[in-house]
Amino acid sequence: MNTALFHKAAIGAAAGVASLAIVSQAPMAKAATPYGPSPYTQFSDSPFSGIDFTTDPDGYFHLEDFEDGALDTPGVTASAGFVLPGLPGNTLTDSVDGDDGSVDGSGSAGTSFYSNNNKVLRFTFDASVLGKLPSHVGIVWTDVGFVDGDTPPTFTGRGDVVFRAYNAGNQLLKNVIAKNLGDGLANGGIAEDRFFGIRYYPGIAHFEIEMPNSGDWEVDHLQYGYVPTPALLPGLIGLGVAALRKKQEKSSESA
Ligand SMILES: [Ca+2]
Ligand SMILES: [Ca+2]
Ligand SMILES: [Ca+2]
Ligand SMILES: [Ca+2]
Repeated sequence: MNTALFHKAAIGAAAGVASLAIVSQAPMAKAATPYGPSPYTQFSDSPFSGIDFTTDPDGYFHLEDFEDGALDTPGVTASAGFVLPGLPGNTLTDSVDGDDGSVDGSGSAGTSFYSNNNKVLRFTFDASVLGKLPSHVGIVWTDVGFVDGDTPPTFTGRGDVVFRAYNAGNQLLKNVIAKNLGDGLANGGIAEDRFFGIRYYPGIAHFEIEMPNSGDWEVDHLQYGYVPTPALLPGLIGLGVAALRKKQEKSSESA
């Protein structure tokens, strides 16, 4: 048995009080739009679920829910971690709720991706496989067990979560921080689960999700896609032209 699996599996159920996440966002790149942290029980909760990624020949969208036991959607690699199967083998897996076929308040029967004693997981995109770097990326944080300073089997089950995305020039685009995320439990509870993401049309080369105080946490629903910047609506262009004409008329009047 893997040490990390044992670490997670050694956690007993403990009482906990749900805590609210306090959010701060530090804007870095003006053209980048952050999403979350927002509650998430199934893909329809994703801010990307209503977007048509097929409007452009280069468009694509991939959702990795880990239910097939592998991180194998195209053009992405993880710096560390491994897929954590759920019930019946591991009672402490914390998947997105709907992955077990039922939005019923538990993700224990689904499959997640485990941090494996790493505080930072970095997901890197390969433009040579994807064609274009993704314009939209996101991931769902689902659980934390031990944090620094805990003495097993006692665990805290709460901690800060940081999401950072970078462009192809390795410039930080956005930094989203959720303070004290977690329900104090290490099982499959879903009320704490939060989506983190970003939209940046020029392309996201990699992103990191970090728990500065823990190496014992899980994520799920890695998702990424490409669509080009939406063109201006014809109506808006029309309004712009009309305003310009008016301005020109005015200046010719005063001339
Ligand atoms: Ca469920
Ligand atoms: Ca899953
Ligand atoms: Ca959870
Ligand atoms: Ca939890």
